[in-house]
Amino acid sequence: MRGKLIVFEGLDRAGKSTQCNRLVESLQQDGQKVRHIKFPDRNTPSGQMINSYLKGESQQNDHVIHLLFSMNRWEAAPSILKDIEEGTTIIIDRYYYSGCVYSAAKNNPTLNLKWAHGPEEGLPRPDICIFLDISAEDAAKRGGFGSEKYENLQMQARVRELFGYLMQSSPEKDDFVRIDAAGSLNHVQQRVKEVVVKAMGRVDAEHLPLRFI
Ligand code: ADP
Ligand code: 2DT
Ligand code: MG
Repeated sequence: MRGKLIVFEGLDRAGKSTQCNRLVESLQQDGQKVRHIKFPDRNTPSGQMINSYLKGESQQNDHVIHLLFSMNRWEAAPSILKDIEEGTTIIIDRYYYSGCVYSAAKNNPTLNLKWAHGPEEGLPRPDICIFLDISAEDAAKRGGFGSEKYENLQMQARVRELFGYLMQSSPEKDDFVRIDAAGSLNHVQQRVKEVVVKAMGRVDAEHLPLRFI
């Protein structure tokens, strides 16, 4: 059986990294082969440019940084495909949904969601995207935002609105399952596991092929 492609999305401090780690551990305990990755991968050449931009150490225009984030995913795509073919499930902390909404949230008149989607087309499409939903205000209460580029209340609120649009009205709306991320860590973890087990079981039972964006 092929591996599955499972993505976590959400605002900064929604709990993505925590829940990714917990899910990876839990699936491994079930005997599954799992690999955990995150985007941006700050270690590759594109990732180093992204890291410097996010830290405010360099400038990029909106379109260029968008393409760098996309490039960072394309660099990883062959190894993702290989693992999935060989039966390893991939858990990803942020993917192209973040790519689209963070770029579109800048309100650049020539960079809307449609433009942002273009460079992502052809990448492996997740079997499921879990959106850990929390308001920007509640996320900020978790120790305050950090100092990176997008970590402010106004940007986070706009990002959440655009995620809402993706989940309700976009062609990829069926990729999403929304989980209330304001609950306790254990409660969110339990919901995540239920949703993932169901989605993975469906891929196997219906022999669903991996799709592409
Ligand atoms: P993200 O990766 O989405 O930015 P993290 O997993 O790093 O979020 O979590 C951000 C902070 O919030 C961490 O200190 C984490 O322990 C805390 N946190 C995460 N989920 C919850 C939760 N459900 N309830 C309370 N605190 C949480
Ligand atoms: P982390 O804090 O999770 O490292 O994210 N971002 C992310 C984009 O603008 N475009 C993308 O394609 C991706 C994957 C979201 C770093 C920041 O980068 C943003 C937060
Ligand atoms: Mg994180």
